[in-house]
Amino acid sequence: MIRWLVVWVFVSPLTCAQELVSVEVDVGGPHADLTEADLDGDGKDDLLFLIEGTPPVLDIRYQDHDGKGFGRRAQWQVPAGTAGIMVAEVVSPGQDVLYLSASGASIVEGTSEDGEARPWIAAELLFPPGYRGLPKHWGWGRDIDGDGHDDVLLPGIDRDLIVFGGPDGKPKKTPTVLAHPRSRTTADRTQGLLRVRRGRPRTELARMAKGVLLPTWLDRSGLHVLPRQGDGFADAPINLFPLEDDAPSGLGLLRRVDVDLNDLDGDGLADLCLTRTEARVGTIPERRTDLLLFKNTGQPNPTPTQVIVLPGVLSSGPSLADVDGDGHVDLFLSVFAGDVKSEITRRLLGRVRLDYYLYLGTGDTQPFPRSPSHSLTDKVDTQTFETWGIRHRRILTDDWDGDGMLDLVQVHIDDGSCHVQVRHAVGSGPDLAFADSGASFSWKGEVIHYTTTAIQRGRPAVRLKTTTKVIYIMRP
Ligand SMILES: [Ca+2]
Ligand SMILES: [Ca+2]
Ligand SMILES: [Ca+2]
Ligand SMILES: [Ca+2]
Repeated sequence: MIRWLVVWVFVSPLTCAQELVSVEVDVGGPHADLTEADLDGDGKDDLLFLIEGTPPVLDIRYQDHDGKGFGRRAQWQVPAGTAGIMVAEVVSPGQDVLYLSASGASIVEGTSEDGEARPWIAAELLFPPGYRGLPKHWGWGRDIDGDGHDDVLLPGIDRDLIVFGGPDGKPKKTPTVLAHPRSRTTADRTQGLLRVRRGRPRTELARMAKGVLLPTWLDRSGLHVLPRQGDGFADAPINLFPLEDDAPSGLGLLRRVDVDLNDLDGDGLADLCLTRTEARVGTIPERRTDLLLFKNTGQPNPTPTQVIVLPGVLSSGPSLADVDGDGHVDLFLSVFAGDVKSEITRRLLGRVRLDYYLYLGTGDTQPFPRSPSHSLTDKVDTQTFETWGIRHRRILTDDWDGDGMLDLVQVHIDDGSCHVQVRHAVGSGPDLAFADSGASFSWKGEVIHYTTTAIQRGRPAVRLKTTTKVIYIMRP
């Protein structure tokens, strides 16, 4: 049963929540790969983005030390042949920028004045030489060996490499070459043209074992990890979550699988949350979604602990976080109906119904209840629905008032304005609700994207984007 709760909260003007404030950055025009990182190490995130050109330029706006705006600006030329960019804390203080090319990585320290890159490590990487255009591969450094310095996982030409960063900001030793996964070379001849491709699954670092990050990748047979061995990694991977071969089970059936790695039961090990969407192909496709949750026991586990059948097609999430602060991870996602009837409504009436579901964690073997604990409904017009950056108007990622419960951010765009409201979570269990009144802010301008982020510690923000501006909306 889905409980639908309406809670009226009366707020007198005296106790009314403080309004939110905005911090605005003019980025000038078309830009790509907007990201936040604390380059100068003052504890406040700075804004960086790419501007297309030959060569491309990395434009940086430093957040003022008082946190009230973004004043200082720098423009760093991206070296020719750069195919990837990583942000990592290699040289203290602050984060640094690594440019990746076919011949290795060069570094610009975050505190650099001129943005001049110097060589950091020479290694053959899996990028075509002479790469042009905006770098496609983005990554973040992680502290793999726990010495307080970021290490970086690089796509070596045949296998992935890990470069351990040392206290002096230089690589500690020659890169560690991982035994798996290996690159595969395929060649095909089409109309007399020989095409040779080299590729392998993309590896990520995930907390798949107690207290350590392990190289992890997904292929058709399952989710593989490379266990630790000594101060390196084992030669043979473990298929931690063997999956059935994904052969289509009937004519006209398409299947898509997405994975998230997150700790479902709070034991410190990342578990597998697999979203499986099946579509029966036709004039109007009919779709269904299952969420399969697998517990990470450190041993191969092919059997899900729980299967949640979603009443529609997954739109946002699954996001896993403790929403009500009871210590158990909760599940928040949104779906739209994938059946013929809803599709016809969408085409005829131009409206799409999005349902947001919250499953409160049980703390039992089955991490979540079979049916959602709470739901919220939103109806968006087709154009909003089809614009990914503004489709999801209910966001539940941060605790805005510091009471340990995540608060609901609602975004609404009308008549060229974007309204943001933070609805504070109140109550617990079945009585959990989001107060109707809360801090709010309206921005006048054509917003093309929004998301939640944080550019100062402990202070969540909503980030709005227009074609020329970035606006952060925060508590005063
Ligand atoms: Ca900073
Ligand atoms: Ca776990
Ligand atoms: Ca919880
Ligand atoms: Ca809260």
